[in-house]
Amino acid sequence: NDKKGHTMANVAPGQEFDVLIVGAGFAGLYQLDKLRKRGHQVHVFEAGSGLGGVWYWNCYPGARVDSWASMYQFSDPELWRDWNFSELYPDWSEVRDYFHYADAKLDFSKDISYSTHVESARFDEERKRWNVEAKNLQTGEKFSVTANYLVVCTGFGSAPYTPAFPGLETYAGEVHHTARWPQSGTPLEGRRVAVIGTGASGIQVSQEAAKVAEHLTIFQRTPMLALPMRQRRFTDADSAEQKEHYEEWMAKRNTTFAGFDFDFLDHGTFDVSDEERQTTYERLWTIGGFVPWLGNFNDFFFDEKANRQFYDFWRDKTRQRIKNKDLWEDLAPTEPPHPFGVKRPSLEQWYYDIFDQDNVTLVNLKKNDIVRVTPKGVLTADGVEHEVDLLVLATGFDSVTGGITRIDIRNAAGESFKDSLQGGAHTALGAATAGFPNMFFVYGPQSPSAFCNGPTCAEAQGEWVVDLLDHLKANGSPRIEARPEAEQKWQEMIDEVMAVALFDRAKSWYMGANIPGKKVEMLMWPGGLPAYLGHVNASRDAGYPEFAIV
Ligand code: N01
Repeated sequence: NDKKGHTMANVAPGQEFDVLIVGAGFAGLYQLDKLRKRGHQVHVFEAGSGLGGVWYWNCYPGARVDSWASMYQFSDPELWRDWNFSELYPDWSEVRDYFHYADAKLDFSKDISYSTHVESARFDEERKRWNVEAKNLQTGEKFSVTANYLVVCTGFGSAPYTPAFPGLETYAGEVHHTARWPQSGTPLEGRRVAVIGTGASGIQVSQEAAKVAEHLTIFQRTPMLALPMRQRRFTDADSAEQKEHYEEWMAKRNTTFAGFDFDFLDHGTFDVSDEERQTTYERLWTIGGFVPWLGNFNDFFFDEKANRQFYDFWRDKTRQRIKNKDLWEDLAPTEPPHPFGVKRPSLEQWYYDIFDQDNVTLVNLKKNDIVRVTPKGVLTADGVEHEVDLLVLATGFDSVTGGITRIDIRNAAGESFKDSLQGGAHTALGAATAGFPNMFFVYGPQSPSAFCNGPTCAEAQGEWVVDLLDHLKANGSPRIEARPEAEQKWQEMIDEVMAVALFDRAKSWYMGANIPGKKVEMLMWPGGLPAYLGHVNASRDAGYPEFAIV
């Protein structure tokens, strides 16, 4: 539960702001803190009844961070100095505690309306302001405010996706999407549990369910190529020692591809002997976490043969964990389902061990698909009705754009932002879309977002947006709009990377390919954080030529 129990909107209807922020995760809170300190009238609307963004919603058993704790926090020394995470990969409740701690220090909440869902935003060309209509989710009451600028910080995973399984509405048991888990929890103990989906959420919830459920049935479509987490608890001495490195680690974040304190190796897979390659893989494997992925040889995402070398290493390592050889082909197939890491790998702790338990069944949907959901459970093509008490939909998100398109955003001509994405996302510098003035995204489409450690990019891109808003304020500029030619140039740069990368070789949420009807395209800036910062900072230094400012 949200310990502070914030609920009510604390704004007056019709109130006018300089900047309205949507979302109180890392990105929104960073905007709030910095803009407030620089004298902007700023407010946040947050649909959850507490802060933390995804960490408010994702409270399913086992939900935990896949980034190192040291990397997964704000860089402000005021905050890290007095905060110690208890584990290398903290769980959701500890991350929530962290947000409450940060709130106590910086008092974000005085400028946040919780339980407040932004329903629509309409640009008023005459006043150069957004009219924003929101709904208080506690009372159902709707109210409007206006803001000169709108900063959308809805993250990449705020719109849960539930596939249209036939019969789902007839299911009589308990059913939850992982990202809408009841805030008060629900027991797994002694129940028959089904988990559909084996992404990061499915893996994590399955590990917990396997411990206590009477039976756990995991429905897998694509095998997850999970990496060893190597969780460990921190002693007080560990935490004290770490503090000596924080400044250096935080500074390093912006210099690496994915915003961590480690990076790809400076050479390719075949630049070394077979023996050295194996030694390197073993070393990365021992460190675990994302290091075997984002700290691999530098041709990992570009050279299929190089990528395959690591896949084979992963497969052989993983098979050693699975005693029942009949499951090898399902869980760690001979041929890769897709190049390694072009779908987001999960970190696992004991995932591969649970398949040795009598209370765990794996259903490979590629061989035996779901026919429909019945009142009692899930019917598969082999005619078996898997009866369950709790159905867990770990089926992911309408990622990156879904959180934005859920809001009915319209420009002065009445054109909707959602419609404008039909041909694909289009932005200048991953920050704003032509035709929709005075609106910015942080951690959104065509920015490094999901290819970057969340807190790092919330700050790195966030700082640039704050500087830009400051620039507009200093110049008394009431209006800014991305130029279509800048969008085109940005798209060309994304396409250049995609032409040589392996990302389009998987049906992933990175590419929007998990949502029926959604345009399949790279939703992120795939060129890494340093290159991204190079582009946006050059824009700032040149007076923001990608934008028409009046
Ligand atoms: O969602 P996903 P997620 N029938 O989209 C399956 C972050 N995250 O919530 O792969 C059957 O990855 C789908 O199958 P397939 C993290 O960045 C982070 O797990 O499309 N199955 C897949 O197995 C992550 O990547 C953390 O074939 C269907 C699963 O559902 C992102 O959020 C924790 C189906 C969806 O996996 C999303 O992760 C949790 C269907 N019709 C999340 N439709 C941490 O860092 C979909 N699936 C801790």
